[in-house]
This record gives sequence, C-alpha cells and structure tokens, in this order.
Amino acid sequence: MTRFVVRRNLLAWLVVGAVAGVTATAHAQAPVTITDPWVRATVPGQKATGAFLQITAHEAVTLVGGKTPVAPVVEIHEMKMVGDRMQMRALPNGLAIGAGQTVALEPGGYHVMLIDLPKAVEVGQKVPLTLTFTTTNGERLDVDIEAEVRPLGRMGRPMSHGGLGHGPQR
Ligand SMILES: [Cu+2]
Repeated sequence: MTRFVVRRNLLAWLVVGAVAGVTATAHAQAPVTITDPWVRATVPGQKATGAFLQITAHEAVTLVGGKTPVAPVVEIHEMKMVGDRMQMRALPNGLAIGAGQTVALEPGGYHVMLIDLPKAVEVGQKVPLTLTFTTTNGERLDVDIEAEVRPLGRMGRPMSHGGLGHGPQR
C-alpha cells in the first residue's frame, strides 16, 4: 500500500490505494492523483537522478517543485530532442496540467530531478517525495508520496543497447 497525503491550507485528504491503481472514487476530493511513482537508482558518486510518475489533475494545477530527504535540490525538468541531441532543462514556470488531464513524467520526457544527492539511491529503497503544485487561484498544494527505487536498466535508452542484438541505429 502506498499512502498519499494531500495538504491544502488546513484541510487534509488521506488517500490510500494500491501503487499501480488508485481508483478515482477513493479520493474524490483530492485535486490530483499520483500514479506509479518511482525513482531511478544511482551508482555511488552519481549526483543526480530522476523521479517519474503520472499525474492526473482533477482541476487545473501547475507542478512547481518538490522536496525530498534524499536530495537538497528538487527541480522540474524536461528532456527533448533539439536537432539530433537530447537536451534537458528546468521548466522555469513549472509543468501546467489542465483539469482532467493526465501527464506522464517518464524517462526521455518530463521528470522530477533530484540534485546533489549526498549518497546513492538504491533499489528497494522507498523515497519520500513531496510534490508542490499551485492552483489557478494561487493556492499552494503539497502532495506527499513515496516512490519506489527501480534499477537503472529500466531507463536504458535504445542507444545503450548495442551488443544486445540490435543493429546499428541510423
Ligand atoms: Cu533532469
């Protein structure tokens, strides 16, 4: 079971659901639903990693930041192809999600970047993560989740698969 806690002003919602499928009926009042959060494992010396999840907004929100005990700096990032190169940048205004929309933060796209890790994040570890949203009326919304750490291999991009039977990519 994963526990989702949403703090909004003095009101709090406690949402309990299975990691893979939190049903809409379980949390009718929560403004966002977070599904399948995970963090990519790191190797010793690696200073940053990504957190990935799906966000369904029940009202328009913007993901503006986050907090975690495993890293002092948390940023909302985007990866995209610029010419023939993959580039990563912080989203200066956060990630806006319209009412009723679901946005996937996934390898190669949007992600939550955990920066200046003091030590490795290891498979099997649970990483507490607070995601901060703003609403259209300027309200701030903190959502507490726990993200499971999954192995590096899951992230492998096709270019790293040489030698596994793929032909040269052009
Ligand atoms: Cu990043």
